Amino acid sequence: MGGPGPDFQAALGAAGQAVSDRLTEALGDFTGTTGAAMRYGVGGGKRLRAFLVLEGAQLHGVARAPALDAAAAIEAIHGYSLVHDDLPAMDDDDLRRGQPTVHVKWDEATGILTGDALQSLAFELLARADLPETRRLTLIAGLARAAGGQGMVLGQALDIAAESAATPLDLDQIMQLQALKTGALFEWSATAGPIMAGADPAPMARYAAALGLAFQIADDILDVEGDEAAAGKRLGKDSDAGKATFVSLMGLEPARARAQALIDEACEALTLYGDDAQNLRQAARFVISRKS
Ligand code: GRG
Repeated sequence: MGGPGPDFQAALGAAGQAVSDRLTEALGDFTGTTGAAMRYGVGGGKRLRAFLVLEGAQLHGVARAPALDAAAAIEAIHGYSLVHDDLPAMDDDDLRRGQPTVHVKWDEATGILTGDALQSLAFELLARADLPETRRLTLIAGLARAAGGQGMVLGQALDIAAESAATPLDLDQIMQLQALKTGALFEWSATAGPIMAGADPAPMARYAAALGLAFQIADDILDVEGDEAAAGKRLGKDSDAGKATFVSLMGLEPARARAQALIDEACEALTLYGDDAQNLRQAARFVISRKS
């Protein structure tokens, strides 16, 4: 399965740098431990969600400044979710992005407050974005829905409940859970561009639904395929043992084939954009060929 080429890597790197710069600027006057921990918690990462925002925005002719605000907002929400997911009450992870997690580097209270503050920052960035009011409000309401109790938080709650359930989840249940836990933020990211432009978000929503599921299947494949060092970083949690995953339910090769089919489906959804959507097609391929 071929990965994306150097042009895509350069585009992803440039988008990542631009959104990191915007976050640095937004956090410029955040002082003290919380400010430092926010910068730390939102640092690093592949910036895939930001890339989807920026590419979707460019495809629809959106100005750079509000596009960067939206890209920074989704990375702030994603950062918050990871900082909270790593807490002792959740996954209790010591490492994130190859570095000590926020609650390990500081303490648990700092981890909680950092996630809270990153979430608030996301909504402030969107509220201040230079966009027509109705579009700005659609973006804000959409992110609240995607991240909240009917989106990512619900997915996380279902995931936690599944760990102590008498029977493991079946494939349909895992798909529903993942669509909430990780898919909802991907969908918001991909549809932010057309929403900012006042265009139809449906094609990008179809692209994101397929890409989000492929991302999660790839994540499960990475978990079982990782070498010992990677396995120590990615797994190493008793709570993961025996948990139903796409790979445990489908088998490795069928999971791989399903991920590839989903990428084809994601690319198909972009047909109307022609060659202008090449970076988004490459992003879909990247999702299943990435090594971390
Ligand atoms: C705590 C409310 C709350 C939600 C947490 C998304 C999530 C819900 C938890 C993350 C757990 C996890 C590691 C899931 C696997 C898929 C995933 C989201 C991986 C991290 O995303 P990447 O690979 O991360 O895009 P980077 O570091 O590149 O930004």
